[in-house]
Amino acid sequence: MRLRELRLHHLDLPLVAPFTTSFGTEVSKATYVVEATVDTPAGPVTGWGECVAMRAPLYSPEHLSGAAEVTQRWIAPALFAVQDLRAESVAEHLEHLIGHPMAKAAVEMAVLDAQLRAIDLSFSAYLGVLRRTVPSGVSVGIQDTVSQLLEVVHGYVDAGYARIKLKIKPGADLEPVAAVRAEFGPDLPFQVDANAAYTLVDAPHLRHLDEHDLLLIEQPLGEADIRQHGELARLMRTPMCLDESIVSPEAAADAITLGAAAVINIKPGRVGGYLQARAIHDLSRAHGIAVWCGGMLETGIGRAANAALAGLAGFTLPGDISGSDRFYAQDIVTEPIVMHDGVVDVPTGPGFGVEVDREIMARFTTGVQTLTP
Ligand code: OSB
Ligand code: MG
Repeated sequence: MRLRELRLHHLDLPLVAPFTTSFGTEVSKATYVVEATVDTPAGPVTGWGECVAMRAPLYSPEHLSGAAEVTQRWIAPALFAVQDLRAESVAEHLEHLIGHPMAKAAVEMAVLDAQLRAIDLSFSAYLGVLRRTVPSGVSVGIQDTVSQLLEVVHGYVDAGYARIKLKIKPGADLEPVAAVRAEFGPDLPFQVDANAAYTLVDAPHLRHLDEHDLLLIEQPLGEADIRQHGELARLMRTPMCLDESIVSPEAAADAITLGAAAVINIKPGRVGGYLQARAIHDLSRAHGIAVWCGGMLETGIGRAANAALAGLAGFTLPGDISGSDRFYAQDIVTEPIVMHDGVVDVPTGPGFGVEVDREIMARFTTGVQTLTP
């Protein structure tokens, strides 16, 4: 394949409700969707990807406009120069560029979608996924009051979500967690995510979470604190799960070796793409470490790709793969992911199995960058 053009469609998608984490509140989702045109033996084919970097570097070091700049100045030229490009070689062609996994992942994703469409193969079949559905969990933002929180969680539980994840931060942790556990009882699959809001000196406080039989605690400490997560894991009964810290297979290997992760949240964007995500899945599975598929408020493109990835056998816990309507009144694909009976379907169409609705996308488009050789 030869990469002919990359088009970055910059979007601003309103959220159905504000989403608050320990690092901030979002009322709309900014992203860019990558439209890749590749020449294949079957003629020109279009593939789609999306960038999960956020507006500001509050979750990870990347930010959206920086990712677009890196794509325009370095990623695109490097790939335009390749005579015979394959999705499996994108990462190696970009290896000399340090960091920027989310920028790289978005482009690899679009190339992979095009490559699979050219041979009429679904991403799930490409991965060897046998499952037809995957359990659907939901990530609940920090709410202003406990009664509001219970109302929001009731909505998701009544809708049938397979697991609830609650965002926590210092000052909004033990009380809301206790309230949810008391309201929904011991059988609710329930976990928390701190997005790096604590330090190891908070261990005596965090230990109180052990009283609430959580499935796991996600990333209580900083991105660089793998060893400290290992120490905290030894002080708590609640299984330790890492998100922000797992930026590569090497980081996953370190975390597993140091006892810092009983569970790993795999986000394809954070680790540089879906192929690297599969590598972390394989490594974790070989070590008996449970993984689940995280989310970054993806549009229908990333949401479909995540549903396929989560079909791999090592994804033994429900992911943050909620129905599109959990975040968006209007998605940009013709058949958005729907949660039913606590699961979402693994897409079966060619590539990621979704079609972008260009008319709808245009409504949310704030700008388009066309990159050519
Ligand atoms: O830490 O998992 C996280 C959203 C943005 C940034 C970080 C995280 C999240 C979520 C939402 O928890 C997951 C989703 O897309 O449903
Ligand atoms: Mg997280």
